Amino acid sequence: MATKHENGTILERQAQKLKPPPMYQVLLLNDDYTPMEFVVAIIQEYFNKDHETATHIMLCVHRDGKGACGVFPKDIASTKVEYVLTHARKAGHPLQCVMEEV
Ligand code: TYC
Repeated sequence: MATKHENGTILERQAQKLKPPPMYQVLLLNDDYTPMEFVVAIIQEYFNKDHETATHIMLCVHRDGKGACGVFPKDIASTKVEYVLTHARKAGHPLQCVMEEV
């Protein structure tokens, strides 16, 4: 869009170049040792899912090897990964959690 000023100058507005911020999905990875109910509890606590939805996600991860729990801006995704890993290690489970740009 062009704006004409009183003094005769014409300012061309730059085309909007801002892109929406990149988003990241947080994934849980399957392993043979972490108890199913622990994974369900993690999904409920950190990804605000009800028990049924959390169980569905956990079973997808168990079957497919990995599964997404949610999509977030970068800093929120990385905080969730850190919280999940800290909680799992404190409980003595090898659960893995990673983030990936979507
Ligand atoms: N495979 C695990 C078991 O049989 C359950 C499990 C599900 C572990 C999802 C990790 O991200 C995971 N106890």
